[in-house]
Amino acid sequence: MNALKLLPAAILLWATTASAAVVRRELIVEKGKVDLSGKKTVSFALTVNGGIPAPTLEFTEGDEVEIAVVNRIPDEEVSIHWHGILLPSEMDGVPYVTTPPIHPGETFIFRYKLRQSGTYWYHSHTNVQEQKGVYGAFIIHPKTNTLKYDRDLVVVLSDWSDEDARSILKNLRKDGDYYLYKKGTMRSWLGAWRAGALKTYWNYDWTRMGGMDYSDVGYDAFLINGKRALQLAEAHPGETVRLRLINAAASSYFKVTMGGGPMRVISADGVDIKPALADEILIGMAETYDVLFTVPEHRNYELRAQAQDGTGGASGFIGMGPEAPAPRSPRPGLYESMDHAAHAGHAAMAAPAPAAQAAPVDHSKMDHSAHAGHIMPAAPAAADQAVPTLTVDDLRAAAPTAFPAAAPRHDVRLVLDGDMTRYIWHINGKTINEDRTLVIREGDIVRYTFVNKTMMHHPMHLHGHFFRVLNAGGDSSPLKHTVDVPPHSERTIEFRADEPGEWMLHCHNLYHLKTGMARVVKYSSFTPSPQTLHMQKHDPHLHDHVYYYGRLDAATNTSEVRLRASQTWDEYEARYETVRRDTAWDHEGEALYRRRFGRFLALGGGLLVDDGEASAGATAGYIFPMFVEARAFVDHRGGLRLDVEKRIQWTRRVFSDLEVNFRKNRTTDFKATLMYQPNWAWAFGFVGTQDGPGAGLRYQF
Ligand SMILES: [Cu+2]
Repeated sequence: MNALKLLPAAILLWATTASAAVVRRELIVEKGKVDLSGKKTVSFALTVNGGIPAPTLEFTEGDEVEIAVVNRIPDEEVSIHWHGILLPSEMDGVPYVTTPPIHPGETFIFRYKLRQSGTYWYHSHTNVQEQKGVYGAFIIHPKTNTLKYDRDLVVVLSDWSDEDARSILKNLRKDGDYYLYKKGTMRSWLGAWRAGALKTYWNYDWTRMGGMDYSDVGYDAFLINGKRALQLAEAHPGETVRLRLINAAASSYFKVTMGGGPMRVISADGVDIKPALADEILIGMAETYDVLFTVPEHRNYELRAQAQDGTGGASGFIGMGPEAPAPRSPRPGLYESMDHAAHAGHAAMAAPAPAAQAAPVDHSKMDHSAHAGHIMPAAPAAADQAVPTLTVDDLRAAAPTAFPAAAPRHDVRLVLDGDMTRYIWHINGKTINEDRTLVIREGDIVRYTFVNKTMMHHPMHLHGHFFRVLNAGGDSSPLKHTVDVPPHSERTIEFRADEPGEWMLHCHNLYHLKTGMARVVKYSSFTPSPQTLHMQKHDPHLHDHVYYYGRLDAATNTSEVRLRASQTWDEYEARYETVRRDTAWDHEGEALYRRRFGRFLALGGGLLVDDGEASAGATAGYIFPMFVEARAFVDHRGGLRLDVEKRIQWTRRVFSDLEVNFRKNRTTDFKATLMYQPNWAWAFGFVGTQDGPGAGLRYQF
């Protein structure tokens, strides 16, 4: 693709073939009942032309495409974004940003000319519809195929939940740890002790970083082409298969492995690369990789896509005869230290040892000017050596991609950060509704450096462009549309600003996108049409959505109700508590507004009612190392209350909450619980106060 852009001769070729045929397709989106997990039939699914995934669209480079998207969902808008496709901004398919939303009963016709080839995909950009089934492969064949293979197979990877994605998002906003109970990945002192990682666990708490986090959602199934396991092709020994791997998951990275030796990777994100051998490919959301596989023997070779969080995977088979299983990585440990985690992609594999050893890491030879951070890997393996886990660091462009040194540069640092507990994700400290636009100038070489301060991977995607990912390959740095930014590392991308328009730049973790980790990159030379400007006023990206949380504690000696409404930084909380003291019950209620400043500080004010006496005051909260939470309330009479709280997670299911309540002119209260929590919603156990022991339960909603 890029080679064509650079070669004037090829541009001439385009011009002479401009009168290409119009190729028409129709995509009908509707609500459907499906059972993809094998456990439950759900009715919230969205199908395209009756299936999940959506049909594979196949075209040839140079085609004029005309794709009609028909919305037959009775009560929801829909949209389709063409991921990785170079096209005019208004055809990009992001509702309320570039393209009108498609209302129920309406049809929108996309028209554009294909000026590239390779493996791409398409998906809804509305709400969380991508999680509900609106995704499919988009394949563009080159005008003349230079590669020889016998079969062409599309492999669409995805994650599936039997729970409506809208409630997944709401649950995460109640508590970022919501799905740890379902997944059984709650960290605890007992678990750390058993893993011999007490110090690491202590460090997680002390630094307030929490542990490594591979995925926030607990999925019910992982799928290849909509199935948990399937025969992809019955192929004979000697036959060569082209596998087009597309990660269409909403929030799962996959580790892809194959029985039958290392995989020969020939392109990444649709663009041909210098072929590389890999025992495993780490594929982030929205990335694509093409693999050539020649069936070695009369066996049935497994292609395994294992979710990075280790909770499951999907298998496809190629060949026939006895099964040749794919090697599997061990499930990632819950107590990896950060340093180890950053290299986790290069961990040794559990099953058959790779045929070739990777080149050893030689930090002295790394090109630190490439800004790729400390995770920059080993020197590239020789062509006949397989890398243990292929990442963007191992990719080399087929032809040089460097820009002329004299071209004007525009450098921007983009810090990716968030708050896992409250489930807020942002760039440079602001969510998209606070800071929508990054302005760039046509003709500049734009260089974005992503600085990931979190314990998660973020697959960052720029619409409408290919960018270079600066790596040790220097001039041969690969071209991509989506790049994985691993935890606590940096990645720099650069592109020539030559596609005037407005383009989303966002994390392709659907739930990170929905909670703020996004921007619109706007060319200063570009003026949207009046209709587009009007539509943009209703852009949901600009709304600070409200989420709710509630908690009820009922015990023999104390009870409490908490209700909270929260936006990105603002919280409204009402609380009522009653505690038995000797023979009487004390009552206390409050209604507070708080604004958060980063992860640790909150300031606000409100009303307090204590034993029938009301007062107004100011409140301040801070989260100290070890996740010790302190809240102070000073009222208009000079009264002071100080509450200090600390959660201790003993085992996966058993925790204690310790609480100290200091009140001016009164004895200090203590509360300590020992609760068993079988799932997120319910917990029950013992509650001790200064009045003595009690028993009760907790319900969260
Ligand atoms: Cu993200």
